Amino acid sequence: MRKKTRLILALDVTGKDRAISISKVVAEHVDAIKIGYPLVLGAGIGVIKTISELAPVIADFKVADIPNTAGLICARAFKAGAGAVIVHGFTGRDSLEECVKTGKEYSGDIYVVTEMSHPGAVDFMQPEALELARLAVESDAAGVVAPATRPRRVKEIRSVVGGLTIISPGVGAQGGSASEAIRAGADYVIVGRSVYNSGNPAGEAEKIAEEIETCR
Ligand code: OMP
Repeated sequence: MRKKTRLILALDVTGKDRAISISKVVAEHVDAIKIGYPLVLGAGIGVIKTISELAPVIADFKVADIPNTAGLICARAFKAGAGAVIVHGFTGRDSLEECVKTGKEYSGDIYVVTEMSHPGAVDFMQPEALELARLAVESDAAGVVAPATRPRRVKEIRSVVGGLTIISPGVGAQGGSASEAIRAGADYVIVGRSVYNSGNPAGEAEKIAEEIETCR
């Protein structure tokens, strides 16, 4: 993934035409576009290839399964044109290692969810987040997902993952701030609704990219 604006668009729209038209105008302001179940279930897996012609695609399938199934899911995502896949770490070392191995076969990256950005993440994920971050390092994942809604936690997760890439959702609609997440140690922020639901997605993305730029 390039590192120019440090902004990743979460493209959680469900229609193919809307997804393409937003991607076309936003692509120059983002380093990647994250596509998950809403769009793939709405538009079909082929949408990954279409969008990947505009920007690198992160397939957010939050893979959480036994090693064989997890590896198969990652392989389908990479074959479809994704450059990276988001997976869960709580399924354990063997499942995560299978995802990373599959990623290497396709020269693709695996990002591991640590503590999620929504309030409910404190129930079960928060107590284990640093262990999940450690597992990501030990399994040779490319990076982790850490919550922009809790910059303090991004900082703590950074202290565990060292040079791994941190991608950080929760900016805008969930209340997090792009600049605070970057200052806390995130490499990239992920923004969805406040960009694609705005009247001017390109302008909104540009504004967030400019905010990130002030952190350099
Ligand atoms: P907005 O809240 O609309 O900006 O979208 C955030 C995006 O990041 C969505 O696609 C979420 O599924 C995703 N996300 C989180 O919001 N929180 C997390 O902890 C992890 C993710 C993710 O893995 O991308």
